[in-house]
Amino acid sequence: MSLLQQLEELKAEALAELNSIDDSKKLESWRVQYMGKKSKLNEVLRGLAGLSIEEKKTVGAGANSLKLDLDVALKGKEQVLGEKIDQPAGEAPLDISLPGRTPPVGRLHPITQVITEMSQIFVSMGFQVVEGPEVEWDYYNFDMLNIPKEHPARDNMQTLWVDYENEKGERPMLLRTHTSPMQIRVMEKIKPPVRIVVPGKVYRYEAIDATHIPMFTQIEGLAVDRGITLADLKGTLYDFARRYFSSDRKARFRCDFFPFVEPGVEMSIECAVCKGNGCRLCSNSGWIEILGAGMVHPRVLERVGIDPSVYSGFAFGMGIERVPMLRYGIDDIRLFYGGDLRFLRQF
Ligand code: FA5
Repeated sequence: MSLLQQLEELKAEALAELNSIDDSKKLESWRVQYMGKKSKLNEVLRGLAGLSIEEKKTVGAGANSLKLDLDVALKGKEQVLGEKIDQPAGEAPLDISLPGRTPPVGRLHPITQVITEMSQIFVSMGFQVVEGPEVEWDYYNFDMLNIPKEHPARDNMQTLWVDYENEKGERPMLLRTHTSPMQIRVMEKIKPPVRIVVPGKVYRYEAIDATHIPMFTQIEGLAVDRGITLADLKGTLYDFARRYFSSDRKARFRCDFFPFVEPGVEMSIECAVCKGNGCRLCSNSGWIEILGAGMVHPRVLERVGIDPSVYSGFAFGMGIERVPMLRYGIDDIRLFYGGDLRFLRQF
């Protein structure tokens, strides 16, 4: 029998035997028998010495391809048996049939979720969502909103100023204290009808307590058109409250003062923790203020080139964190930013 024929037979025999193997011990002895130093394959190769150069080439190539075939078949069998022969001693065998480890999946921060939900409610009423800069000019944050330099209303919004000086030696840049500057930026660009909401972060240098933090989120609303009245403002905000909280939740309007609206109001929602009876969170009043609002001041409209004898508008600025606090009965605003996953994972 020629050496090539011997290789063919060896291959058939090795593969048939491999087929019937069902454990790793047998597989190892199969490897030693057919692929080890004293294997049958090496025995055949020893016969190469007596051959001509031409024969050596063909038989050598056949032997190499047989080696390769046996190696591939061995690897396949290892996988089927679910364990590797060359696994380091002492390690548990790899069981490829076990389910994989689930990678931890992140989620949106509760405030981001609330912004999305609120925006959807206002979009369904015809408002567009826009965003604006958190680093703002004094001009937009105060001056254009009827709050000139010495106005006491500036004291209510303890301001974080940016360390930047212009050529006149002024420091006119700040971290916006509310989202209201976006009223001006929008009305400078878009003429009525205007209906926008602006969610975003705002900053105040304030003492921290259960309902106050120095970086919080607001959503501004602005509607300007012919014939807009305070009734439209109340209708919009009551509808929002009904849809976000439910219709049995009490909401209250009271007069308030903001230099950029006339008249000005504030809206409060019945405290969720004490159900209106009074507690630490609501300072025993039974109510938590969620927003300031009012009819856009005629002087503000004039400054952006909108004729107040033709157009009128309403605006509101709602503190976003306080809204989910009132829905879920969360008794401390700091929980949103404490990074405690036991709290955050509930949303
Ligand atoms: C304003 O910021 C006005 N720009 C609102 C406004 C807009 C009035 C348009 C008229 C027309 P105020 O400072 O009251 O108003 O803040 C609005 C809301 O932000 C508050 O009702 C409250 O819900 C929330 N808020 C205020 N300060 C904080 C704070 N430190 N931490 C958390 N929420 C706050």
